[in-house]
Amino acid sequence: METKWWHDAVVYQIYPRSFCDSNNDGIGDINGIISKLDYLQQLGVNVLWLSPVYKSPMDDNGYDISDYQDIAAEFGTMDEMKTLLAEAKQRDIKIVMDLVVNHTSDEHPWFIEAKKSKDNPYRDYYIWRDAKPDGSAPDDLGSIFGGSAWQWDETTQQYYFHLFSKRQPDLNWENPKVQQEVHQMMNWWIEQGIGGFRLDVIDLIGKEIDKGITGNGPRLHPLLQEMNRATFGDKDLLTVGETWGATPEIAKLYSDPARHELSMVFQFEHITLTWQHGDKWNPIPLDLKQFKQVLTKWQTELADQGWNSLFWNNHDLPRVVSKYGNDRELRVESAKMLATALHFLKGTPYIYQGEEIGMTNVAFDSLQQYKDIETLNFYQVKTQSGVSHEHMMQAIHENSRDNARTPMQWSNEPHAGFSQVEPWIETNPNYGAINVEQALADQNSIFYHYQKLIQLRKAHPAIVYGDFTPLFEDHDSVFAYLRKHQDETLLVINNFSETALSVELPEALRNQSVECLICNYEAKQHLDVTLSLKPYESLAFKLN
Ligand code: TEU
Ligand code: CA
Repeated sequence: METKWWHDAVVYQIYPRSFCDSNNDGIGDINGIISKLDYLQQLGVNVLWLSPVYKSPMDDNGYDISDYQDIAAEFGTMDEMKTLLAEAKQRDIKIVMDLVVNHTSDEHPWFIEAKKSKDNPYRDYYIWRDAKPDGSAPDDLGSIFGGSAWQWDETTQQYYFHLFSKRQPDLNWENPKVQQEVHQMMNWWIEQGIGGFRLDVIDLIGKEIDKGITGNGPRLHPLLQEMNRATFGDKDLLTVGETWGATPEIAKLYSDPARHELSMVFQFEHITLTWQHGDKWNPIPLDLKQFKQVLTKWQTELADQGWNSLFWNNHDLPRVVSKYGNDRELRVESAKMLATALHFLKGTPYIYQGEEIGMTNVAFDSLQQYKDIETLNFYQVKTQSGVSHEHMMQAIHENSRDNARTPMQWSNEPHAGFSQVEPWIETNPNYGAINVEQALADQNSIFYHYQKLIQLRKAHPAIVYGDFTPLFEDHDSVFAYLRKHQDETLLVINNFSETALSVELPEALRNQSVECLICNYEAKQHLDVTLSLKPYESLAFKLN
């Protein structure tokens, strides 16, 4: 396998609106990010993925872009963006931009033109269809944010298509002009010195609406190969596609280097296991055996072809320690265990802001405290169809995207040190105990555990390139595996449960001295026949 700089990289995702507010208007901004670069360098990450900072009316917090080559005033200016790139570079940190090109904002000049008349030169940049004879929408396709995917336009008497909010009209990727415009814009960003792109819902751009196909359409891979050729193909960039519908087979189509598409994709199979029938508003408990099977499958299937991304969290998902750990009395132990379990896998790990200090879900009492468009839309859709307020509030507490979007907790000062004024969304009330200042002052904190995991990845090629072999596959609570590369073998054992237990080691691993690389209780230097594990205990060893 040809080695790439992003193979041993660790990416840190920033949701700029919630990261750090430098000018005290309650909204995080680019200067805020600049002020925290030393902190990120201390953590050891070498790539930052920025959620969108472009000009936007913020219907979906920036995932609705009205100018791809300008910065939202509330986040700063293009000059500040250039300063961020330069300051990051000085610290050996690359910036990955979020590329949102399935749709634009309805305030993008292309859409403003497109809706003027049917013969406007920009009309075909978007997807328009006539009403059915009875005036209703062309078909039943639904928006991912609830309701129909079709919105009636009074002026031109046609419907336009939007897979997200009606203020996020889908671009028409069948139009070669759309492709060229996007490629030009991407090349402009590449010239600014960025480290790559995270491609928002990229599996939707190959859609064939009239056949009812949205995800994984037949045009998808040819479009990506063309994008690769026209933009980043001959540059050494990290490209990661967001692909909710990816199976390992599909992921290889994107990430097999021979196909010239992307570096890797985000797959969500492990995430949706706790959604009943794919519905996040009907959360179900985690079945750890299934979870292990899914993680193992992805490790095995992409072993020699393609590349995995590794993540528990992002700006759309609940906090990992609340979802799969214990965010109360065993918060520190379980957060460290989850970190080790993920960071020793093969692939490129992504850390979401606040994960490195064990930030938790929030449970706001009232719907008014929530800001996320998906949460607010679905509350309406679901309660109108008969779901109770209580059910919805519980589902929101568990899975709302706002769990990830409460302000980053920097200190125990008012508003968690994120801002001196009331932030755009309330802080999690637990910031007094859970914050960066506290984490940096405690040598046993989750922060230093992440820092060590990042250092270990740079020091041990077995973590980056080693073969993966699962252990205890039938165990209900233990997720364990071996990583082997040349003469180095690593053993990683994680107790995913809050009860103590013990496992009998396979013969080959018994009675030997080992080097403990990282753990969340006491280190062990010797493996006997049985290994006892405390609640959420996690150990990574180098076998001698
Ligand atoms: O997400 C796509 C997406 O399908 C999820 O956000 C989905 O809405 C939810 O998390 C699962 O029910 C991307 C971005 O990550 C998200 O923030 C944007 O809102 C969305 O695209 C539209 O650009
Ligand atoms: Ca601000």
